[in-house]
Amino acid sequence: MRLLEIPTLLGIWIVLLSRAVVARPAQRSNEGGITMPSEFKTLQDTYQKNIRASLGSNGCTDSNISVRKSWDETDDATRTDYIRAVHCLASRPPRTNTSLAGGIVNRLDDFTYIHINQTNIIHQSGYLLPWHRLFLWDMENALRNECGYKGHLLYWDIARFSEDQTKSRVFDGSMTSFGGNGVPEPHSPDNLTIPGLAIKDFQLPMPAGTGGGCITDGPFKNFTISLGPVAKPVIDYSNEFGYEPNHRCLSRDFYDGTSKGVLTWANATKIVASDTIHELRTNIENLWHFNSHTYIGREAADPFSTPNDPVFYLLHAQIDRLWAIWQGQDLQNRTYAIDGNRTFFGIPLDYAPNVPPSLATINDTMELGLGWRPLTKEGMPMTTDGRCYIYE
Ligand SMILES: [Cu+2]
Repeated sequence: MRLLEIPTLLGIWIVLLSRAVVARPAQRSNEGGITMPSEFKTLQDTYQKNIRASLGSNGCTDSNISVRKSWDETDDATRTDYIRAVHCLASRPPRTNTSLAGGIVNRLDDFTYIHINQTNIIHQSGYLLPWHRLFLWDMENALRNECGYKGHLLYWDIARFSEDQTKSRVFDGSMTSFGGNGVPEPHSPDNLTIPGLAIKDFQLPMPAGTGGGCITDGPFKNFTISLGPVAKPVIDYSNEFGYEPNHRCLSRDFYDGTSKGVLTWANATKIVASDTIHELRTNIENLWHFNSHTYIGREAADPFSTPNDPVFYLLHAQIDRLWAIWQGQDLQNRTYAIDGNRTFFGIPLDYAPNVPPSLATINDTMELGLGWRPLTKEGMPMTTDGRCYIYE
């Protein structure tokens, strides 16, 4: 398999399969989950202090800054309002020209479409962090401005529940959660093939979890999605990027092997304590990003159409938070730090050979959809260029 010829990819699987990094012993909190260790808290405190100290000169102030909290730490009214606003976007017409993809049926699909379209450029590349920061900000604005959501984006506090994610209010199955696992359907581990790369048989391993079918509880039980899937065992060239309508339920396949002993406070701390941007990005990709998608499985684990699962935005808010804490240790030197290629692992794209798989720069243009083409550096600060938020 060609996969093994790319040594950088092996890191993901070394961690995944061997569970090489073991969580340090930590206390249980009264609220459930594992208490944040002091090392992580110290780094988070420094980030918050430095961000707040930097405010005031560009309209983002200590009094108007948005606070993004953990889904588990907000109140039921906010959770209910967030879920209502997601359903509201799902009931609104799309803005994307549907001749680009017939499967685009609602406003949420505008987001899923551009994510599919950009997948081979914005993952395992220099754009991962700034692209998703702007993507999340765009969604937060859509929820607030188009559907009247009063709160701010929330994050999935993954490390706190690494031993059992179903203990989190994100996945507890209640009507103020995103629902739980998919209905059990016996299945085997598989490989997913990535279309669009010059390497035709590039695959990612996909473990088999304990679900596999439609989710059966929570407010997205009867949710219908349309775009995707894209990454499948074999590329379907008649619908290579999943742009055709494919109405189906939301399915999940929880797999503890990529959470227990992997999405831990120890690894979260290792990420935010990284010394360089190269180390940070590599740690996020190898220890966290792929594993958090793979934990949820099915729709959320398709690297292209993953925003079909509404919990995607909370998963990526956690990644954005880890980057924010790292940047916040030294805002002057770290805000605009970039590392990585212009394509997925630097592999040339078969459909856009003019995208050079060389190193990304902060002056490169990114494609966020609906005509929004910001420079990469616009997606890096948290309190300028229209952004104004802090993670709690
Ligand atoms: Cu993504």
